[in-house]
Amino acid sequence: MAASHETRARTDAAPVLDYDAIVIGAGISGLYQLYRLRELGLRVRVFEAGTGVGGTWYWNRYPGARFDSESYSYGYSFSQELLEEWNWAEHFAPQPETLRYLNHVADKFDLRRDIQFRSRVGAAHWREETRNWDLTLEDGSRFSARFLITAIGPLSAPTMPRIEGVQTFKGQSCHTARWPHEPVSFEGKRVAVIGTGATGVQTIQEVAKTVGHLTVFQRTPNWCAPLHNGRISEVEMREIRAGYPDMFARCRETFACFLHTPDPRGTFEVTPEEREAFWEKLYGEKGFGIWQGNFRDILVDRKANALISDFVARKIRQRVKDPEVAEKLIPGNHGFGTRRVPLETRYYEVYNQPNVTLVDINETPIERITPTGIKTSAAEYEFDIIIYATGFDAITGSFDRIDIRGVDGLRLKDKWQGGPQTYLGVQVEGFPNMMMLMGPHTALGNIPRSIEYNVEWVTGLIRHMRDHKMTRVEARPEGVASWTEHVRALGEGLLSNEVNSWMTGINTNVDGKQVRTIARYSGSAPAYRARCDEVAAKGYQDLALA
Ligand code: NA7
Repeated sequence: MAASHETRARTDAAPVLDYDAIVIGAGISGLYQLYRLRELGLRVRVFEAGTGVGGTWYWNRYPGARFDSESYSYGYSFSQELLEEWNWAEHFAPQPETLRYLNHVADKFDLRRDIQFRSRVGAAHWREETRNWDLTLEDGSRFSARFLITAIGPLSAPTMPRIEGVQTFKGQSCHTARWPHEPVSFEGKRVAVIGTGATGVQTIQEVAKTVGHLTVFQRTPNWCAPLHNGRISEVEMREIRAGYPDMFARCRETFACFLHTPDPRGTFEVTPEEREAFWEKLYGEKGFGIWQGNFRDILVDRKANALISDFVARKIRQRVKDPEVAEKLIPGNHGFGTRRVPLETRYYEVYNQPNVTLVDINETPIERITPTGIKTSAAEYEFDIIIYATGFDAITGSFDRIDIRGVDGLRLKDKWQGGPQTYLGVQVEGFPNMMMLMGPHTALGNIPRSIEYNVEWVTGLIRHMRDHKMTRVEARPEGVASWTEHVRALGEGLLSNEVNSWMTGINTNVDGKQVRTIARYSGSAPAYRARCDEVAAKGYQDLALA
């Protein structure tokens, strides 16, 4: 391991820093950032809390975890060789396949030698006099670098529910994002799942295949739609490969980098028959089409949204045999698509199984977790396994967990108390030389597509600084104010911003996250890139460079 920066001369005009850049996180963004910075000839170190690469796909090993975006649209596009050699086995790859892919990438580009595993960053402090970041890992070791790049993911800080007695349960229990590496058998077991977001839905439908008895504790039902996964044959893979240039070009043009993009028609511009036929078609097709490729107004026009919600509600009623259970599974407090749409494979049919029980915890709240199970206001249930699919302290949560301090010791957590303020979602005023990948206020969408752009933009900025012998970059207050206002204005009129979800910064299990904030850029990805490209083309004049 490199010696601590403390052992180096720190009073020189040009201090010896351990690294040019430190990247936190070895997920999809961290790996690619390492690759690009190494290309520039920089000395880079990646600190990763896990024992392997993969980020989201390393941690989320829960049963049934898989892509909801088409696998081929979700891989890296930067290497033709990689595209040529990697075969996807399923249209929506399961987590082990994706983890294999990311390990393959790490090996192929020899990335591991610059990644230090089992290394969680506890603190990162800016040193103005030497223009560098000092990092402290949780084991106490310290490192310095000119640039700090956060590749810590928007959904990486899992949150357990605040229910009395969680620690007292004597059986096996686990948050989905901290699933053990060893296989877990559900055969003959009494299993509880708390949470019915995208993760809960994937977990429930998988566990239900082998479980003894499954009890689902639901607080808010979500509008789920069929995934329509399938295996990819050799012939199909050849076709997919031949189509890569067109597919990536399409992803660059679509609103959120998905293969799907809104239909230019409005819901009421077609006849009821055409509407129904269109929705039937979308419901029968793969992936996010029904959410991302629907009529252009379903996420902004209440009447349009009510109609598509009614369509999906009818599907749920058709699929769930017990009408009372069906009604419980139909969301009543938000419309279709205003929260992340979980994609499913026979999820609703799970509730037709005699060994599956749905507990609506609005009717009968959970009072506490007991040593043997869960006690609600109506009953006491015994379990062998409790699975917490209770989500994440999203977007800013992973930042809050690191003691990040900028100029004059200002804490990032305090700076963002009332919601994040950023410049292009990449920089924060008062936090020079810190670049965020997939931070707040960036275009998320089909995340790997957004990551590649984000990484390339950050790399371009660092290259510019190197070429011009600059050592400090900071967002200007006016740039931050206008970008933050722009992000806020883009969110106006979106029905999703009137709903509680991780997308609006709500997490009932975290103090201070009960008020909605705008943490997500909700404009189009092409518009986001155009703005960033313009800043680069003008020589990054909008940033304070020195
Ligand atoms: P989500 O979408 O935040 O879902 C978390 C679920 O857990 C949701 O159903 C919550 O109900 C439920 N929850 C959370 N806390 C509690 C407590 N205390 N009691 C009962 N139920 C609770 O997280 P996911 O992991 O499913 O998905 C996150 C994203 O990761 C997903 O959108 C994908 O993009 C990938 P609530 O809805 O808050 O009432």
